[in-house]
Amino acid sequence: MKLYDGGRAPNPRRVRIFFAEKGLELPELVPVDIGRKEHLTPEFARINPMKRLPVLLLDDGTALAETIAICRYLEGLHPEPSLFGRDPMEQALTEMWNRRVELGLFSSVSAVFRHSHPSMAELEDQVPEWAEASREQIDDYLLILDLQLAGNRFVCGDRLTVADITAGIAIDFMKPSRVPLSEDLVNIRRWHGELSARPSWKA
Ligand SMILES: N[C@@H](CCC(=O)N[C@@H](CS)C(=O)NCC(=O)O)C(=O)O
Repeated sequence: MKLYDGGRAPNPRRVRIFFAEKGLELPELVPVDIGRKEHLTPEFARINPMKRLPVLLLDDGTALAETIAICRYLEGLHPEPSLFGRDPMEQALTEMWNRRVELGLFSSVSAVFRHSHPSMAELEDQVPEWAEASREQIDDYLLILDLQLAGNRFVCGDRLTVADITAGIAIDFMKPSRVPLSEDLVNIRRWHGELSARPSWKA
């Protein structure tokens, strides 16, 4: 197994954190430098035609891309500790929150980064108006997350799930995207402080 990795980029980090939370050793890492456009080469496109990272290459040659697909594969192989929920109710709640966060907060922060950060100028046809429209949506998503965390230690209750990894990385990604995190979001700040202190967060 090999993990085609993108360093500090958020999606590769989600997968490395997932490995760590599972207590699994990382497989051989193949560093792919996004800044140097190594993911846009024909060789990499043969592994992932979407030309995105991360990719988990299995020993039989199957290339698994899409962060959540990779995490689900690992969960299937190593069910404990469960990060996708232990029973149908937990699984549904985890899916619900992961999708809410991924389609809402995470994709809005990514859009701000992709469409406004100078480092993305060569990789994206940047539309500044799209960055601004996405920036304006972030506060609403943050309020929903803060409300959920007001009554829960983690996003889906008292256990960490993949939804925490998605949400925590979205919050981390706000910094390079130059989106401030309001001091008023005390529940997000408490939870994010706890996440950042976990050994997995260094991954
Ligand atoms: N939907 C994919 C998104 C993967 C993705 O966008 N990865 C970024 C790094 S975080 C990337 O490869 N960016 C390269 C580019 O934008 O050209 C997933 O969930 O893994």
